[in-house]
Amino acid sequence: MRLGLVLGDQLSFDLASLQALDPATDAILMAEVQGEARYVPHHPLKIVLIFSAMRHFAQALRERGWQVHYVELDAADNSGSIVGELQRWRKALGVTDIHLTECGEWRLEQALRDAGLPLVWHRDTRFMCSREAFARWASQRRQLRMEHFYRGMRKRTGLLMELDGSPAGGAWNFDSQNRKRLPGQLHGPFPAHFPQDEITVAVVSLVRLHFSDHYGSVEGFDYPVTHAQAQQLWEHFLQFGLAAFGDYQDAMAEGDPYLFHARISAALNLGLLDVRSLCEDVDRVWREGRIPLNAAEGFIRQLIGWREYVHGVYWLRMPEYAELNYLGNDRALPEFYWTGQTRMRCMAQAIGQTLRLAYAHHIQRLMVTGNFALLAGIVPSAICEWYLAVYMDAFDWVELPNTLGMVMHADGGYLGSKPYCASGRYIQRMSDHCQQCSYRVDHVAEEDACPFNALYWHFLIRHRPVLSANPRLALVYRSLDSMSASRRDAVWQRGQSLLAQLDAGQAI
Ligand code: FAD
Ligand code: DLZ
Ligand code: SF4
Repeated sequence: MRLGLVLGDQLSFDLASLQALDPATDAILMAEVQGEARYVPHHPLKIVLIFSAMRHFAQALRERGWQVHYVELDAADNSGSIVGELQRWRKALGVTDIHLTECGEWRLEQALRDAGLPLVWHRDTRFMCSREAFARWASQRRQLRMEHFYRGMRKRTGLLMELDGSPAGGAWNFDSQNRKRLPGQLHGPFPAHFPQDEITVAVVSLVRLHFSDHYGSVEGFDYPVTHAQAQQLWEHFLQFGLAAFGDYQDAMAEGDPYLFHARISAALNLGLLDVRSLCEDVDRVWREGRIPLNAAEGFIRQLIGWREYVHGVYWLRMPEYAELNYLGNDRALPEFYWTGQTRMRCMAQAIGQTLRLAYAHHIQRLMVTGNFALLAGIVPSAICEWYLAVYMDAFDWVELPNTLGMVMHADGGYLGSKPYCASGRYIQRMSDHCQQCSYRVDHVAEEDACPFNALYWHFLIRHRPVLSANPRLALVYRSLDSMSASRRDAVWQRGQSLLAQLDAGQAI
């Protein structure tokens, strides 16, 4: 008989390996295993989501006539790994072929390829650009840039395109209209909430029992675990969030963890939503005049641009990509990333909501926690492990290029053209955090100065030999050069002292 493997992030009815099998004669294997839940300390909310969504998907497959062998985490004979479960079930069922779809992680895919099993691989057609198509596109270029890839995807899909082949609104990118600060009286819509059913309640108890040693807790789980619920979350965003998504895409606000973001990434990465339908919905509501173009374009760019682009880069460059450390960083990840205990208000807010919700929106990940790790010179693999563990939507193919490439510049500018380094002034402009902070954002070298400020200049000074040739950093190096020598020295000393505090394990 033939067996189909469905992994925790492959919960799509149109998964290629499912399409290749026949419910009348073949069987499906799904397994909750310690190996996958523990290789990084995944947030308990993420484990609840994956196990609950897996159990719901197994039930839905059975309702569609499939024979599903589902191994729960605490089953007596659970071997603890995906490979171990395949070996066990192959023997037990007398399996001839195992059908599976490309994994979301090089580590697991390699372990499967090395296991000596009779595997039949299928492409992950849930992505709009296959690994092979991306490699072909990349091979025709000296330098990869998301913007070029994105334009190709717009043309190929026809999304937000006019009939004459030009981009809607006469421009490919409306990023400059996506940088408004949130006005004081405005809040994001009330978040959609999905009550726990019996399956989820059981999974919450299981995860509480087995993963209490991981940072974060299972409390407050309210995320979609089925396709129908994920669709409701999406429709909630279409109705209440999308119109303002463009304007406030880069904003941050005290006590408003989601703002006008969709919160769909985890559902999408698990397979509960389909990227093509999401994009078609956005294109349609824009054509109906229900949302402005900067919202539609900004959103579609994230999906067919960034999301597909990082997926392509990951598979093109793995496994050596994960080892890159262009800036030679060697600092350990500060403990406050796991506790949120820091006097930096922006960091405490971003990390605090991450530990509470397993969610932070893009600009918090990029310009707060990511920016700090970049400026402080944290070892890329350590910060990558943190992002992979703490976010509900984190899978290696998407987390690694975003963290290692976009945030840490550890690939030397392969994925993006420059490091997104910024001082506290950026955070002040885009948020209301600085008003509540015990540091002063308008100070640079003083004892009470915002740590981002001195660390920003320290970063630029210490990496001058490799960064000053970058034309996109010419302006900041000019402004560094216009500083008096004594000022520059004071800023450097303040940076040194902050880094020494981090090295001594002190919170700042
Ligand atoms: P919205 O802001 O509403 O955006 C809509 C969708 O666009 C997202 O759901 C997501 O699917 C897609 N998207 C947006 N930006 C990106 C991007 N840069 N790369 C890929 N997809 C994107 N996203 C993940 O899904 N998993 C990760 O592990 C992950 N790690 C990240 C690590 C770092 C350091 C950074 C800077 C970004 C990371 N992102 C990751 C991208 C982005 O931050 C999240 O997709 C987004 O915050 C999810 O929230 P949302 O659904 O409300 O997104
Ligand atoms: C992330 C994860 C976790 C926590 N647990 C499981 C699991 O028990 N069983 C499973 O099939 N998949 C799990 N996953 C998802 C896999 O790790 C995932 O397929 C890889 O991270 C590749 O994206
Ligand atoms: Fe963050 Fe600096 Fe503003 Fe404090 S002053 S909130 S540390 S940017």
